Amino acid sequence: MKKHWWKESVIYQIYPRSFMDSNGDGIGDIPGIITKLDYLKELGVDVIWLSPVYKSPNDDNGYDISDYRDIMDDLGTMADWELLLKEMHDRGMKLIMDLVVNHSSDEHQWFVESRKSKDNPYRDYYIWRPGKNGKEPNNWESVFSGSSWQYDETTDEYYLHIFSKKQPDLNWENPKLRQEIYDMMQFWLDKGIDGFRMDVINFISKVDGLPDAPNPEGKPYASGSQFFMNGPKIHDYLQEMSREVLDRYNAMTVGEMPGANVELAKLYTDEDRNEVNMIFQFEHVDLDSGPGGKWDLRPLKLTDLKKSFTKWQMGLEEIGWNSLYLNNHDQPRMVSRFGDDKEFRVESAKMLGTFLHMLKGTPYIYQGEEIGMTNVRFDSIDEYKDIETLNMYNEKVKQNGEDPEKVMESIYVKGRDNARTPFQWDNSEHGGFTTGTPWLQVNPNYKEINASQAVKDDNSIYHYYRKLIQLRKEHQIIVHGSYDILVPEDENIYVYTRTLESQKLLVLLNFTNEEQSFDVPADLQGKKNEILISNYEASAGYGSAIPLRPYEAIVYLIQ
Ligand code: TEU
Ligand code: CA
Repeated sequence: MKKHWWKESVIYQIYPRSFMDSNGDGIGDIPGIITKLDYLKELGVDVIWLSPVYKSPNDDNGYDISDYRDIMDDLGTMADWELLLKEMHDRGMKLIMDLVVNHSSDEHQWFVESRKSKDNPYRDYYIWRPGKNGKEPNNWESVFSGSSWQYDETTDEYYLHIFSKKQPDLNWENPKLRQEIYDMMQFWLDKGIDGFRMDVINFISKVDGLPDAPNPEGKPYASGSQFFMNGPKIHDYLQEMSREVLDRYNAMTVGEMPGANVELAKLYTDEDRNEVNMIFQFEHVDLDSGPGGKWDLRPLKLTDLKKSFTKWQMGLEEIGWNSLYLNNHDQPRMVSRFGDDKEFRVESAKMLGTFLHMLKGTPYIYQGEEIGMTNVRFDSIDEYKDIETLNMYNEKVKQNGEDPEKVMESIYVKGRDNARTPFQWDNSEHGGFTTGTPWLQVNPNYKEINASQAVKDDNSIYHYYRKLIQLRKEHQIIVHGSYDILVPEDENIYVYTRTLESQKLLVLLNFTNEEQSFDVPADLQGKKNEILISNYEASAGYGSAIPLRPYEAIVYLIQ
């Protein structure tokens, strides 16, 4: 039976382009990461998930790979990477790499060959189709705006790209392509990595015939996600990947799966099915999106968040395992989205950290979350870099004539560059991230919000996160206790319990900037209890009611 080291671990995600620049070119790099490993060791994280560092033209900042077996020039050399792995392992930390195999870059040698002719040996590594009635083969919209098809005149056919034009989808129907991927995975596992985060891995199986998407509003293009998310052969491919590669290593896998629900997650993460260990699902990060998608802003209701997390906590209680995250390189900063990044930034960041780290599952910390980094507001669209944002702005404002102010507001709330402003190390110029000009502007609040200040301040979010991480190692109830929710309909506080044999955790979270109160149920009154962690100076015991100050978090251990 494989050891489940990943069930007790806390995982830290590094977006290398924005983490630490060592050579003054304004771009984060691998030698820069090496200089910060002691900071991460001190934080107490066990595993690093490194966003892509492979050769790439950076159309989508590394999620468009042109050579899966070499390191991107901007980020360093293979020797740098080998040293990084050694330095991580020497510190008892594990490394999982990003596996981006739903698509490659259009500059990958496979695609360069594939587009040369219809009978090229690499033709079927990708998804080519003739046009239909002088138009694209179907009406699917790209996640990055426009059509999901790009015409290539050399062979008078279109290729599929669910993401950017420079990210052609790989054809997983082709066993030769699948074998190429398995060989590449083995190449990295043989170098000693400890697992993979798998980019949109539930997109790799498409429905035969690639049918048109329903398009009731008669838009130019419509989402085809029902025909490529959780497709007909996805379980076969994942099980084959385990048989062909992963089973030979004690590697962990987390599949990024937009559109996966609890029932599917049980299939994906059921150990007996040998697919993946856990998945990133998107239900909680879609709650503040309207029918028009992520840019259609909708206020978040706490009761919706509670329903979503409760469904997933209980849904995977017996079978499978949850990943736990509130932000990453694609999502806005959690303290801005779910907390208060102004008056109660520190309190709400600690409350949200408590919320996530006391749940059942493996918690993920996105770089900067541990020091309460916030969203950013650049005055001009010209300061933004993310292809998803720029393509959307171009389509909505320049093509469709929508109000730029309204579109900018949606970018401030949901744009991916919010998470990609350089890590704020100290209050020196550019936050100590670079001695050059950063590829993306540093958030101007780096003077007050930076790691150097946080490490020195015993009451910082950073030291609070260190304690949260430490608690997971000290109390098995945090890893294995079963979850239950109290006062589910309350719109201001989130109260849940974890139970393991005779022990209980009572987790109280005030999600508002006002005083709230929790009426303690009789069965929890009069019990011996101690406070494991809280973000205010809290009183020791509790009576029949527990007052909660703005964004207050308290965790009681009851035995
Ligand atoms: O993201 C998958 C994905 O669907 C995201 O595009 C997300 O839904 C969207 O950005 C929300 O705004 C993965 C990577 O994490 C992302 O960085 C890549 O751009 C994408 O796949 C293509 O590789
Ligand atoms: Ca650099």
